[in-house]
Amino acid sequence: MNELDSLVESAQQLFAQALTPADLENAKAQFLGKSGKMTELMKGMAQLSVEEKKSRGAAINVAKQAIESLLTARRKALADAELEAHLKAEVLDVTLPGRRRGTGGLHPVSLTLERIEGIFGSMGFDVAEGPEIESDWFNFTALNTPEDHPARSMHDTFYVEGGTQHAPNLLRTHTSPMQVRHAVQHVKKYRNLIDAGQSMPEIRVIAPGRTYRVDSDATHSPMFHQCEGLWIGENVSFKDLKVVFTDFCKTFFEQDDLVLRFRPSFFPFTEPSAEIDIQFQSGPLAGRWLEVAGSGQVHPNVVRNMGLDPEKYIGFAFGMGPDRLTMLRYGVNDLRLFFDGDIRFLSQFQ
Ligand code: 2NM
Repeated sequence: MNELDSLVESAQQLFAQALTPADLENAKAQFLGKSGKMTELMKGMAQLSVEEKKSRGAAINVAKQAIESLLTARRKALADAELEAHLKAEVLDVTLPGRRRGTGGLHPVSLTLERIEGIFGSMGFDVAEGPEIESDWFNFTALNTPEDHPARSMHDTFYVEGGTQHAPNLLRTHTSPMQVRHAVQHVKKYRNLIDAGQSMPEIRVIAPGRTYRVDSDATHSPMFHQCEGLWIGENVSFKDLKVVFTDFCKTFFEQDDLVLRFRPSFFPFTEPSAEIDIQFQSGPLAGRWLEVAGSGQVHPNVVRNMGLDPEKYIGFAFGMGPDRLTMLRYGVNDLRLFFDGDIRFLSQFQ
């Protein structure tokens, strides 16, 4: 084998040993670079005769072209290998399910609130929502709660900075203040009718929302939900309360044979007052009396604070706990599960 052939062969070996494009370019420099072997051979032709230069030059050129095509082939091989490795690393299985963001859903207590609103809505009740930071007037005084009532103590109510009788300074302890706000608005709207001795449309409203009390254990949360209802007119009686609330409970729990019990009780804002208990006739809770709401005939002082004459207007109110209703409906035994925010619990209601 002549000198040029072995040069081509050693180039082929070196190129084959190069495993990266950078290695390959280094190997190339040894043959085709400025001080590479081919360049040296060209320089070595200086002393040759014209005839010799012709044949030697042609032979060198053939070798040089051979090396260049070896280089081109190796470059392509390395590029192909790199692409192949890339494709292998990024295998895409188009049969896998897509990774999409979950759509989420409503909180179980929100589902209950929607249910309550739907049922009372079908009975002609409006929905009133309002401030969670209330004034002493709307939360207590207007509701006939005496100055020295224990519910007003720092022990039971969250107070915030500032506040006068009418300025907001406490976290509402129930949603009844919203009932009063709604009634006052209603009465304002129909003031002329009322003063002319004509009938105003009845007030029929529920007030759902967040409420706050200083209380925390397995059955009490410092933040909890309430939904209060109010029906005021010229001829609304306790009988109407019994019909409306019985209907509501049967629809809410989807149990037609549900039994209700109105048990005498006391609230500052109603007189007479009653605790409402229910009894399921089937299912895991059958036979037990379960307290679900407080209720009563709206106290004359409260009717007056709504801007109405208690001699002419009368009605009933009730208050229930959507958190507890949700626990009963779904069989949840710890109230705190609703507020821990654990997605494994919450996603069961979607
Ligand atoms: C209850 C029990 C009894 C009630 C009273 C009123 C208002 F605004 F008419 F005075 N709203 N809700 C009420 C009555 C709430 O919750 C246990």
